[in-house]
Amino acid sequence: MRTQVGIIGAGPAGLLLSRLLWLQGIDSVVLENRSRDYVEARIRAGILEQHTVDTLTAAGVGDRLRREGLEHSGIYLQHPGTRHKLDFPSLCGRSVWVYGQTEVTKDLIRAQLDGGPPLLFEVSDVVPEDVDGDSPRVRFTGADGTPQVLECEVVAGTDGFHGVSRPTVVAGTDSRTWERVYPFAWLGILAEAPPATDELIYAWHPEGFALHSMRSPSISRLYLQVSPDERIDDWSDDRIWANLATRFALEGWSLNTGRVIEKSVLPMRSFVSAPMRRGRLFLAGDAAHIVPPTGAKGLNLAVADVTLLATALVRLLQEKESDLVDAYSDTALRRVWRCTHFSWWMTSMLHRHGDDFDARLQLSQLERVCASEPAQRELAENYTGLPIGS
Ligand code: RFL
Ligand code: PHB
Repeated sequence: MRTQVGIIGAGPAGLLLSRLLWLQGIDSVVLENRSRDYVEARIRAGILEQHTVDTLTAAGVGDRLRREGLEHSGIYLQHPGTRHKLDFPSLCGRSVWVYGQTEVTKDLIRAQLDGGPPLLFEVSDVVPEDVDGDSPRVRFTGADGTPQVLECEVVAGTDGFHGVSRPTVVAGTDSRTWERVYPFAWLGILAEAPPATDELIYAWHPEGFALHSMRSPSISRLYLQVSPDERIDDWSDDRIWANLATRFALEGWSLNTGRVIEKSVLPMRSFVSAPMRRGRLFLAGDAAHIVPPTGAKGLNLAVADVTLLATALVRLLQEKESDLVDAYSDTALRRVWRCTHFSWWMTSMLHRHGDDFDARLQLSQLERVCASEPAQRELAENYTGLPIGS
């Protein structure tokens, strides 16, 4: 088998990269080790920045997003007794969209299988080889058990945090990693309950952070800060609803409850690996970096990476110029570190940890953000997404 770009991993990063390249006349093959059903059902991100929406629309996969996605003009920041709205359009001229990552993935898979480049599910033993030369290849075992070789000009490692691509980059470069594992986790639920709020609520509370998000006018997505070793079986639905009601409590407001469709505990970490390239192997998305979900940045960062990478690969493969691929890692990492800082800052401000001194500092910071327009603008610009390349 031969193609121009071998893409490992069919998450949002790999699928969108394949689509952007195809629109520019560049062939690719996407290799995914899970099944289509599994990939489409993985519940994750929910907030899309303006540039992500624009990129998906320009790539021809924005129709359902424009129809079913919910445009949001801000967020609420809450601490006991106060719920303050940050109005993004008036602060920075941009907004965000609520549209589940599951839906983005379904739209990209449908477009790919409808006349797009090959997308192979349930492959195994995926290994990128000879990435230091001009003719790398990817070895893998097909879904039918047959060993295969994919000869390529470039390999894209979009296989997430636990994939095989980053270890290959780390093994062959002067690579460095940075990591922060947070001393808390999120317990997330999806519930058949109409959201009791027009905008997302990020709530600081002495018992821990809580987030009220949503997926549609009838489905809420809610999160509670819990300990990282918390067992999901210890959290009955009643216990979850009671904790949510306490942490979001505000006079004159009440939470809508309903059947819990899904619940899980998610660990939180920041992680960056540099460089994002070894020879002809390029990393993008969670394969190179992880942010805690508080800033809603992970999926958007993956989209920003592949937007840059697609442009750089078109220049390399069509114009035989290597300037943009040579700049790719440094350019991408500038945005990665900005988002890493923003996600760490939101996480640190909102999650209960440390002693009462830390709590007073967090409340002082929250009050400052709620009172100061420049402080709100700084949050709004980062949350809605800085321009690509900045
Ligand atoms: P993915 O989605 O992990 O996809 C990687 C794909 O590679 C496959 N794979 C392999 N395939 C072949 N061979 C191998 N050896 C392979 N190893 C792995 C995997 O099966 C998978 O299909 O990475 P990608 O594409 O870089 O996308 C990144 C995003 O998924 C991630 O950053 C976001 O979900 C993070 N995130 C959020 N991001 C946002 O922008 N806004 C949000 O509101 C937001 N909320 C969240 C989040 C992540 C969360 N969790 C679960 C950590 C909320 C949560 C709770
Ligand atoms: C979500 O809806 O899943 C979501 C929203 C905002 C975040 C994280 C997750 O910061």
